Amino acid sequence: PLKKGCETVPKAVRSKAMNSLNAIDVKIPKQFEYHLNHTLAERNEYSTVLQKFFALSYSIRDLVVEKWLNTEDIIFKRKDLRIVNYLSMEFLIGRLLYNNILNLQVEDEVKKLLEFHGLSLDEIAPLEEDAALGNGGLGRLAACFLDSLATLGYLSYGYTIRYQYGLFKQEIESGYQKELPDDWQKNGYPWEFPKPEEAVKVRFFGRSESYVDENGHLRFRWVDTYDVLAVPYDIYITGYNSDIVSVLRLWQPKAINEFNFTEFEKGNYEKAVQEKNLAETLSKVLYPNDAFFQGRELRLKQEYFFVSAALQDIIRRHKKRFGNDLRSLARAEVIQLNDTHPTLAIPELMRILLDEEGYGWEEAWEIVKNTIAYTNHTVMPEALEKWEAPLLQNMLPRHYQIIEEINARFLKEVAEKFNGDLHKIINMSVFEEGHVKKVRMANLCSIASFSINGVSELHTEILKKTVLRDFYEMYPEKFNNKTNGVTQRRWLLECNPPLAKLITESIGDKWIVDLYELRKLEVFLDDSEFLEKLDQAKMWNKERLARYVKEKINVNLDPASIFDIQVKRIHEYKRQLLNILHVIHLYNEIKEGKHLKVPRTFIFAGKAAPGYKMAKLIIKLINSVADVVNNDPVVSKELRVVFIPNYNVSAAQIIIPAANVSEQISTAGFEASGTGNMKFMINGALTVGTLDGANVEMLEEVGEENIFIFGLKAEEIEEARKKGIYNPFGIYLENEKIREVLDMLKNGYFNKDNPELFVDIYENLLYGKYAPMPDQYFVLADFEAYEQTHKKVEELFLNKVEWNKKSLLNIARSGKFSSDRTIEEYVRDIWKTQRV
Ligand code: T68
Repeated sequence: PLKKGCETVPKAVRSKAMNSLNAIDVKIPKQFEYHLNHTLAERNEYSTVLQKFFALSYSIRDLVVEKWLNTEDIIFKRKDLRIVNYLSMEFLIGRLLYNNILNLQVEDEVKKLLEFHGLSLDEIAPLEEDAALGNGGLGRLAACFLDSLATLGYLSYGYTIRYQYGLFKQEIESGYQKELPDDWQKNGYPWEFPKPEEAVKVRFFGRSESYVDENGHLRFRWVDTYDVLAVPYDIYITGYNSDIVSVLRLWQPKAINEFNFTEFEKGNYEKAVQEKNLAETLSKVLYPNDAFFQGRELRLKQEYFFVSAALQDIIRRHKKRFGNDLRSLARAEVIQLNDTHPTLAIPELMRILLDEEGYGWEEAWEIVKNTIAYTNHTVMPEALEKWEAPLLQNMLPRHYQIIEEINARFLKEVAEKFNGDLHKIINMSVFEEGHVKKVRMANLCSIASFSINGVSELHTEILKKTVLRDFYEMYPEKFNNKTNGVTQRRWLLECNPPLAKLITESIGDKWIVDLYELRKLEVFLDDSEFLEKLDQAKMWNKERLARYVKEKINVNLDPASIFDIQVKRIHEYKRQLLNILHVIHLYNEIKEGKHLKVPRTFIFAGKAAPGYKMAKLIIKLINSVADVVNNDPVVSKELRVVFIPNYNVSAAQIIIPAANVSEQISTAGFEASGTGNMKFMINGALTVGTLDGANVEMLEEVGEENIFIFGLKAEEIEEARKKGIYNPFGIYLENEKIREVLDMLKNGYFNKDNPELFVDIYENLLYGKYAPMPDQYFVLADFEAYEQTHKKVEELFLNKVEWNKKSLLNIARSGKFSSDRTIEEYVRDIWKTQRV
């Protein structure tokens, strides 16, 4: 059973829904041949490996479709089930072939088939392009949620944009990041189904016009708009051993008139296709910023485009299930906003209810505020969406008017509740007054949602105390925490075959759908044979990663060394800089003749937002240090550094299982939760981490002897910032190790042909050259504690048995961090629905 009030569904109910479709007569080998011949028009003997990948994918897809047909039937028959709609600008789903094979439990059959053709899954699966429709944690969380929803048997839709280009591909050239377009559909994509008949119209610009209706009421209509079509493409997301799929609906913009003959006849060929080009621009590319807000018009268009399409879709479905009365909408559908990016769902739903369905304001508002829920993913001011009011008003005049009305009514309530407290009114208003008036999306979400949640206990507490303090005072009942989780199907079963096998052989396979089962592994704590097998599984993963690194960047790694890994987006608050400064310090020690007790390999990977100068410079620094370290004949015997290019979901699946040490070292108070931290824990890495985000809860679960916690706490950082008492220059003067390391940056040690290159990092740490204060993320403040912690790591690794015991305890106590647990909590506290 799941912990803390997460009931499991009675066996009898569950088995009725599950498994019944596996009997359907869809034979993979038969379908494979059929698709190769008739879908791809190829003979087996002349076909390429890529064509065989497609044929296999289509054969697996046939099984997936059976599950969808079942799910669709349930959607229309089971009117008691509330449908979860997860609106997100990002779904970072990665590859689907192997994931589907495992979820459908047809691996043996597929392997036999491929063997017959002289192929293996290891050759075929990597031919699939990652669907990289997301930046990082927020997008991957959405993907894990769809997996858990399907596995647990909840009806759910994910809504997003069908980006033509996903997150850019990263190459490293002379140590610098280079961005390349991610044309993920260039060979075609086997998993999606266009549904052109379900296209809807999305409108922009125009104006709001008032009129008096037949009952003498003042009403508004949105006129003279510029319209595009939104065409849905569906991907069915399978769950493990489940007959329910989640639907990921990707909206593709399409011009209503792709071709203007009048212009064409006049010889204006460009004008003839202008409308088509404008429509296509909308979904051209995913914005590559994570945790940074850039108020671009095209981004706002994207946000409204998919939100409007999704809402029209939800309402159409509701009418199909329940008829035209929308007062039952909240009982049948819930809309979860993944951060503020889909905030326009609020005024859009109001507009539809008021202008198109003819409801009065109070009635419409009642429906909206019982349907919409909001998840916050960051407290960093530079990441909060604040749109320029004139931009929004021009693009969506009717929505702007509705937002004004929502705000006016809300502020009246605020004034009543807080006796006209002007500070409260100014802070809570949707509008921020100033030279340019701004629309604060988090405020609008907080006003209109029935639920507001953070993504870890610490983060939710910080939300209540800082960014959303006044809203918490006004609506304490709306606030709740939902600590993130990850799906163990992808992040253990799929990515770590030897460990998954060892676990299943030892405690059975229930952990695949109930991660708390892993607790049973604790009985093996003193079983030396088991610990040896655990060690061998880790070694297998390290050797696999070593081969990957050799192939990608031609660097040799020693699998006997400690694999110490930090993979995530490059951001100053995540402090890759702290890690690499410490590596430089180790280099200095070795140079001084103080040898490491155990060889160490420091592995980095991650993308920097293309416009984020400091993050890109940190990538260059890591690569420059790697060059010096790896090419030093003495040092490289015990220390190595690599930066693996193009970190994405598929790379993560190879990198994470190979970790001995997981670096989760963000400045306390800045990482809302983290989810990579959980993936490493499940795969048996020991965490070096600050008391930030979900690390706090990992510590609670695993116990302080089994995790390396160091550094300043969130309150200490907050206090030092507020009081302005932090003095990194003092630390530099006092701490010789730090001084030595920073002086090497200043003096061009790692970049002899361009010695000025890293001076900016030096000056930013000591003088705050590019920041509001020196060393704003407290790298130097935490350096000493970090170094001491790494000494303990090294010491522990000398004792292989002790290390493996702690590794085992991390795995055994990682049950809480399954997204199944997270989803059950959303269901219990927010979505209030039931399993099929
Ligand atoms: C992440 N946020 C949090 N944002 O940083 C991380 N932002 O702590 C948390 O675990 C994760 O969300 C899931 O809750 C992001 O990933 C973005 O990617 C993003 C994208 C666009 C705009 C702003």
